[in-house]
Amino acid sequence: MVFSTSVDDFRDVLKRSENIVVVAGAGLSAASGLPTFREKGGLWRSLETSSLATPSSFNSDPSLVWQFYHHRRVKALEASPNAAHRVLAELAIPSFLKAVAPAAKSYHLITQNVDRLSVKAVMDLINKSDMNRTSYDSDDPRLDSVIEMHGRLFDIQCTSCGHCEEDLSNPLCPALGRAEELRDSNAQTSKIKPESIVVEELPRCRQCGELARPGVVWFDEKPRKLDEINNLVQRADLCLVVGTSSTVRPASGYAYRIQRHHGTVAVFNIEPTPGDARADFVFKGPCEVELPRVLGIT
Ligand code: BJW
Ligand code: ZN
Repeated sequence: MVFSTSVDDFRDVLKRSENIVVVAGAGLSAASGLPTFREKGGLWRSLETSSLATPSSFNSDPSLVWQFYHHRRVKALEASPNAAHRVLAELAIPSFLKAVAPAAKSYHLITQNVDRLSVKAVMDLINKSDMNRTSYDSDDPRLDSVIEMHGRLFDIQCTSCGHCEEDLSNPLCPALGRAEELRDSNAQTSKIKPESIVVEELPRCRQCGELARPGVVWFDEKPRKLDEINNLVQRADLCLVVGTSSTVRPASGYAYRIQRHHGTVAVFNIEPTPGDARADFVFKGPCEVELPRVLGIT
């Protein structure tokens, strides 16, 4: 199949679409300064980042994996949503959605990202549109439109009792802060494995005191909210695939499934992806530029 790059044709489809899903990956947050997984530079201290995202890495070296996630948490705390996050957040607000997709009954962003920037973008918009508001209500249904299928960097999950809670503090424990200072003061040795922190000094569960882990989904673990996602994919008639290499299951299969029941697929990526050959539309370029241009939202 030959894909289209026509903005007018895409907008015609958007106007008719009833159930819209976005499947997003690390490229969505690239313009916020967060590195992707599989591009050059997707390394942390000369280690492949995806090799650290496994239960076996954590079991064999929890200190190394915690230092990696501590670094990721610091970067994500410093980052702000970019133009692509903001455009996708606008679609979560019913009045904005109706303006570009008048037939829309539902809109959801299924993100593989763990950085919380998509939720932050919706929260920023809610606070902006609701004058005098500086906080947000975590039960606001507009936040439900963001589904973080690979968990969250800021969730801390017990390895023993399963207790899980959000913790935005930095550092999470003194040892992680000290390890980072040591690394910063000795930048020349940045390729050397970091100092090992004894397990007792790593983050612990607030309920039972056992070792805690980052609340993210590693390889071979079950992604979050699969039942809800499967229902959305089942009924979607438009899928935007944004900033993902589409190499990791199950997210890599959603666009195909939507196409199999006659939905339309539009890919937004700076590089060719395995899904391009079957996509209906491909908008090649940075999503922070292409999403506002193609959706006509600035
Ligand atoms: C831009 C841009 C810009 C850059 N604008 N674009 C053998 C064969 C097939 C499958 C398997 C297999 N063995 C095991 C599996 C399954 C496995 C899998 O898929 N593995 C493959 C790698 C082979 N999947 C799993 O294990 C999943 N679980 C599962 O399947 O469970 C089944 C189950 C069901 C029911 C019960 C029990 C079990 C879990 C997958 C978990 C993935 N975890 C990670 C880490 C999360 C935590 C963390 O962040 O540290 O998730 S790995 C990593 O990859 C991360 C990402 O979310 C994920 C996807 O990567 P993503 O987002 O696509 O990033 P990149 O870097 O690959 O791509 C970035 C893209 O952006 C590029 O295309 C750029 O061009 C583009 N870009 N700038 C637009 N400005
Ligand atoms: Zn516990």
